[in-house]
Amino acid sequence: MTPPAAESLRERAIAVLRANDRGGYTVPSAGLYPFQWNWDSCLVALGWACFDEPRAWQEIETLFAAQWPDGMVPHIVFHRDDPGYFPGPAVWATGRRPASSGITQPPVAASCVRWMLERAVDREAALAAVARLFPRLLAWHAWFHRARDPEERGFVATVHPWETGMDNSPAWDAPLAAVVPAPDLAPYERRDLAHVDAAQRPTRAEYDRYMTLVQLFRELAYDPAEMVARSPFLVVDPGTNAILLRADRDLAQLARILGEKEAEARIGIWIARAEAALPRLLADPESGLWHAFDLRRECRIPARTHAGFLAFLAGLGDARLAATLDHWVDTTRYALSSVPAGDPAFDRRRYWRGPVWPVANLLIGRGAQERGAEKAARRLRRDTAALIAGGGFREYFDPLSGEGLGGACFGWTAAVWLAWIDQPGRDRGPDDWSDPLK
Ligand code: 9WN
Repeated sequence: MTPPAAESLRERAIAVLRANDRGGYTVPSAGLYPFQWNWDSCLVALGWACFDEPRAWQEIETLFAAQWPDGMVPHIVFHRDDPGYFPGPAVWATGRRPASSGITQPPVAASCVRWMLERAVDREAALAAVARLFPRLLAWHAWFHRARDPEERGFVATVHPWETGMDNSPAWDAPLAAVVPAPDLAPYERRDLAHVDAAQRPTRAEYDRYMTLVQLFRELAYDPAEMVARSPFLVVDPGTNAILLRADRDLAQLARILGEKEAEARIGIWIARAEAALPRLLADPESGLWHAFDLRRECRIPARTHAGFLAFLAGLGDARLAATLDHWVDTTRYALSSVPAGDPAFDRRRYWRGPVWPVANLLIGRGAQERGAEKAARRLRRDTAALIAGGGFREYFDPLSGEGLGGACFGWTAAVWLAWIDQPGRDRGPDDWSDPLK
């Protein structure tokens, strides 16, 4: 089945990226998110790469121009101030130029760079961009492994729900409940609720804790060792770890292409450590699903979320996980709900607690396809196409009705359409739903 009006949707997707272009970087959604976000930008670059390769490379290079001297790449870059978002640069007060937040986000960059290189029409320009970016990518990965896994245990720690990119996932309920809101927390006004219905966003109680953590990190002058030592929220996020392992594999491939032998060997050590540690720490023995782990209370977190399927992207999901995915996709009309319908935590409209996220479908679908879970992978792609065709380029979607929710004219949703759904000229039959990024 071909998604309806694929041509016009392609044009509309391109128009979304152009409208969100602020000159060298793309805002996720005008109004709601007026700055450059880390993993949004990398995934949005996949969309740009479908019609403007130089602009796609520029997106990633602009992000890495904000890299901190220790290798960290911040989760938001505030190229210019905008009162429409909270917390803005004055609250973060990291003292960086360009201004940025002081935490990071899932490291999808190396994987996006590899995908862009492999699809590049202008291979020479792509190789030049990869050569420029490689030392920065390596420094970011080295930062993750050093700052967030100081004991070399094979998994990286996360200090804030915003770092996971899945802010109000039910996986963070228990560790976040243990964060005591600071009694001296500066009064603040949320701006997100001016753009989106409160029923589709995190709660006030969650925001108080998000801001308490920001206040603590600011007091710690964003010292990475202090943040890991002192943050009351310290988890092993299956999403971040799976994405990092995948990105390490892709970075190793870039190292091979560039003849960077020493770097390749170093990355190999990170990969081996993660392969040994992650399934043991995170995988549920029955379902194969990867769960978050609470490092403060030393326990696996029971919440089931779609992030657990990113094990496939890491090259590790097995047959049990494929069976779990087959079952999960059938809990809702549109797959993949971020929490399975029927779960007590399921909330069909609230952000990361039930809605379908096209970008998560892309990453999970790509991994599932590679690991042989092809039926579910096809379903994710087909449902993503149907949701966008029916509801527009929204931030997320109700998995039962298909209604578009959250922000509109959303950058990475447009990119998912361009890079995953709509692939004219790639010699694909109308029923070929295999992964075009392969
Ligand atoms: C906080 C931009 C970002 C995404 C995240 C998503 C949301 C921000 C917010 O928007 O988070 O970083 O204010 O809600 O959860 O994944 O990168 O699209």
